Amino acid sequence: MLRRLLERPRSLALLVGCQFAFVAYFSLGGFRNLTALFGRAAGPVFDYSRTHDVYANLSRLLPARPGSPDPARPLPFCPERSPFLVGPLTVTFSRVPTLEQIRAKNPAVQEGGRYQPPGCEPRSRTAVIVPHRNRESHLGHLLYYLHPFLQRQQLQYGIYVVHQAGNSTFNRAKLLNVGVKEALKDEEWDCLFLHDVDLIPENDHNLYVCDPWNPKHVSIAMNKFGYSLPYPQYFGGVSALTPDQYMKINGFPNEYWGWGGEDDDIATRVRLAGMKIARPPISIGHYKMVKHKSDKGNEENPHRFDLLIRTQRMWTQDGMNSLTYTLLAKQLRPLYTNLTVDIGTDPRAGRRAREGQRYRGANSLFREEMLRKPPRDAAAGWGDRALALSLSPRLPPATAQQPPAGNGTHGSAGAPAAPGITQRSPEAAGEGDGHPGTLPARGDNQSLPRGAP
Ligand code: BGN
Repeated sequence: MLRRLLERPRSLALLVGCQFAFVAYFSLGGFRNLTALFGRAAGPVFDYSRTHDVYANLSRLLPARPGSPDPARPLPFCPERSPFLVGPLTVTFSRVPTLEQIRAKNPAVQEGGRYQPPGCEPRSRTAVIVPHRNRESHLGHLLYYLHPFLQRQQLQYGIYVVHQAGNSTFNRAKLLNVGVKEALKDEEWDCLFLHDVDLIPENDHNLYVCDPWNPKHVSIAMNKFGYSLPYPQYFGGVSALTPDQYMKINGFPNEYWGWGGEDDDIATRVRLAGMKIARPPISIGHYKMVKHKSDKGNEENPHRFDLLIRTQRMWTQDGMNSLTYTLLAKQLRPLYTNLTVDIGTDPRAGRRAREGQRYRGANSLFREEMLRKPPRDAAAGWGDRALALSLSPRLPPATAQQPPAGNGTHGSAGAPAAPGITQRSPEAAGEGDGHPGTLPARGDNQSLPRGAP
């Protein structure tokens, strides 16, 4: 038989080829790793129909013998994977917990919302920074879930709530800059988590640590968007940067007053600073949004399109290096550090009222006007105007589907426009942040790069 085979060189070649393919397939870890190789890793599988109480067995985390550790005996590093993780968490918003109740359930949390694991050296010191105004109930939910969530991960952490004083239009990105600047005065944080107040993580395997190489977009699967990305370059909700990465992009922009666009600006900054967007596996980055409707003082920003077009020119001038504010108060509350800050007012506030009329909720007229404007920097190719157009939640699909030539790889900051972005208001979807938004094109999440730490 063997001799016959040897006499037929073609059969022999086929046999050797098959064997080679077989060995290669298994040495690469079978089908799972092959898909990973082509950037389509789905990550670990979790059963979200079986969730756990985020407070389950939390007392196991308390020190066996209370008291401060002996400074002469250095602690061992905490394990790479905390043994206290439980996976999918039960997240409900049926009643708002009081701060007293949260305090009682988190006896190890210290003044200012600080925590340090008792028996080991944490692998990350993480500051969670939350821009805030008039969202006390959301803050209650967030603190209720976040404290036990972070303790389970054996991190050293601190929670900063940055409260915008006064009634001027809300400015999320500028508040984050303030939070970062103030937090870094307190501690050499390894990682900065920039966190919306109304987003609750639903899986404690979603580690609140930074990717050492690239800014990480963390809230990649929100219930509001059907648990997938609304568009490939989306960077909103929750993100994580090391202080170095934060400075490398010159922080966040200060000039976005009102809802929308600032997160897209940040995604562009990441690309312009020569980095990419890292992301956890889609099955881990699950978030539930607290439902709410109107958001007074945070109306849609009709100027965001214009601002986005300018990102390429402005990002080195508008950010941490141009940040001005007055810190009115810094209070170490039992569950968080409260920064009350005067960040000034929107310089276009006067014009905004008149323009509000014209743009009628930044709707059809504005969109049409944007579409009529010729590109200012045609040579820029995949420029910020293209980004603005591709992100516009109201563009006719034909325009949104024209990715300019020379754009980046999928999932990076310079990713092409998501073809076929479907538009539906979050209210219509039964969820909402009180603003219009995009809903995912099916399969967007499939194109994510594997940037998980
Ligand atoms: C986008 C918004 C983001 C927002 C997401 C999700 C803009 C700029 C348009 C050019 N971007 O449409 O800020 O986080 O929706 O809601 O509006």
